[in-house]
Amino acid sequence: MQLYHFFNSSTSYRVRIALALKGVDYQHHGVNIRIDEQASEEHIKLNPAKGVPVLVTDDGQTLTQSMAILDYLECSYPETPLLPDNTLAKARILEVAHIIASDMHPVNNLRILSYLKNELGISEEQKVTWYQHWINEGFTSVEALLTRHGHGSYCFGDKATLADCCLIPQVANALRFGCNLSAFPKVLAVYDHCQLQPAFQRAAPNQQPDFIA
Ligand SMILES: N[C@@H](CCC(=O)N[C@@H](CS)C(=O)NCC(=O)O)C(=O)O
Repeated sequence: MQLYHFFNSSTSYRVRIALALKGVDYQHHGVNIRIDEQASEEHIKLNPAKGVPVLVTDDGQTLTQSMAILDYLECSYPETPLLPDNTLAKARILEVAHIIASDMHPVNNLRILSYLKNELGISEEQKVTWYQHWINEGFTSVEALLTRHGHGSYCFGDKATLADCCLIPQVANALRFGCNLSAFPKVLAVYDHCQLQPAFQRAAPNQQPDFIA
């Protein structure tokens, strides 16, 4: 397996958590999105959508889109499941995962923030306001769902699931952007718990070979 990723990219971090939880080794390839390497000719051959992560499987298949990669890993390495068999329990986990992957991440992705700033001329302060607004909207929904259906030290119970794989990187990014998350105590409790778990620690940005503080 080869993973093309960036240490601070939350979509990459999702996949790294799943790989670590499932105990799957991979070769690291850093793609620095701060200097637009994701838009290089070489990277576009791997991912026409100009993003990270990209997973290249042992038989040479190139996979893009973190949620598709997570599904591939779930089906290929079922020994440590991140989704339960129970249909309703699985849907509950996917609800939280998709608030983050489908509602929150896309509007705050680097290319969106860059477009707002460089093409539409918003200020740095307005950019941060935009970012924090969508973080608050998304985490308000996640907090409500965890309050209704969550239990245990992870989002759902005492084992990590796909919801945790998506939640932890999004919290890490929000904290990096200076968001005040005190209105989301359940989200923060899960984040604090996961920070202590070896698989989550191995997947963290500061453990990646190309990490820059
Ligand atoms: N929906 C895609 C998004 C991939 C993506 O855009 N990743 C971000 C990093 S978190 C990226 O490469 N951004 C570069 C850019 O926006 O130009 C996925 O889940 O894999």
